[in-house]
Formats: sequence, structure tokens, C-alpha cells
Amino acid sequence: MAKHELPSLPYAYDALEPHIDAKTMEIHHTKHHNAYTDKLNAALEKCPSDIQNMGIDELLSSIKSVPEQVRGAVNFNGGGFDNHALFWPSMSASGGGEPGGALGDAISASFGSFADFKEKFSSTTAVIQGSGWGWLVFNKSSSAVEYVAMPNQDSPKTRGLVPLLGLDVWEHAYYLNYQNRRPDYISAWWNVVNWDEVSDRFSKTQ
Ligand code: MN3
Repeated sequence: MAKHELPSLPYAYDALEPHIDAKTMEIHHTKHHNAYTDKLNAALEKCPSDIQNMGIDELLSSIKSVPEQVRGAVNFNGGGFDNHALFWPSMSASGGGEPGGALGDAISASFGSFADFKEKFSSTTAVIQGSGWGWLVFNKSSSAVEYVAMPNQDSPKTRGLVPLLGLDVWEHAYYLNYQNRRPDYISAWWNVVNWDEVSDRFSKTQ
């Protein structure tokens, strides 16, 4: 079977400083993301070939077709593999600000304004219990963008949603620099959001 591979970061580990420090980025990528990748491949080795040959999008969106005894491992590590692959390019040293164009319009239509969206995303993600992710997603059934909080490494794709922008609020994403101050990490993260990348993902849903 074709193994999933850890993607490279599109910038240096220190590129997002001072908002996200180099040591956190390096450990997050080389240890955490790498472990999800390895464990996804290990879990898939126990699956039939039709499951092994699925791309990650198909695998996550048809998670119920994975044999029950490895479904939990594929859901967790496949989600971890894909969530982080989306996370790195959605940040940039030249990020921040707010999106214009069609994505800006879609956010205003769903949340009232960009400021209202940012407030809802920040406040709801800050209080996710334990480990998880806050997401801006596109919902094909309502043709609208929405906010969703997902526990652990559960991918929005397992609910049929298209992930546009996710924020990892596992402690491993911020604890070295921010300790228990998750809200401070969230505030800083807005300075590195790569809206060009997020707008590109949105345009592919239209
Ligand atoms: Mn993580």
C-alpha cells in the first residue's frame, strides 16, 4: 500500500515567531504530526486493500467503512495526519488581517461581520474541554460557512464538512510558550492566519 508521508512545512520553524515559537513548531511537526502519520500507516496495514488505497479525504469521509477494530485508530491518527497537514499552510509570517472577496462575504453572511466571527471562533475554541480543534468549515448542504468545535483529532470531513481553517488547541500546540494561557495563544494566532490559503480552499468549494 502507498504510505502517507509527513508533509514539509512551507516555512522555517522560527518563521511564525514571536506568535508561535520555533521549539513548539519543531516538536509539533517532527514528533506529534510525525507520530500521527506513522500510526495511521500502521493502522491501515490491518485494513483491506480497498481501504488502504483510499486517499485521505475519502478515508475520513467514509470512516464508517473502516473495519470496526481499527476504526478508532484510523479516525484518530488519520484526523491527526490531515488536520496538521491543513494547519501548517494556513499560517504564514505575512498572515493576519482579514479576508476579502467571496470568503469575506461568506463570513459576514454567516456571522454578521468578521469581528463577530473572530469573537465566536476565539471564545468557543478557548473553552473546548481537553484537547481538540476549532474550525471554520464549509457546509455543502447549507452552502454556508460555519464554526464547529471538534474533539481530539476528529476531522470535520468525518461529518461531511469541508475544513477551511482550523486551530489546534491541544496543549502541545502552545504549552511551551503560553503554559496554561490558551486565550493568549488564540489571540496571537490571528496574527499569522494565511487568508490567501483559506480563501483558496473556499474557492474550491464554490
Ligand atoms: Mn497538534
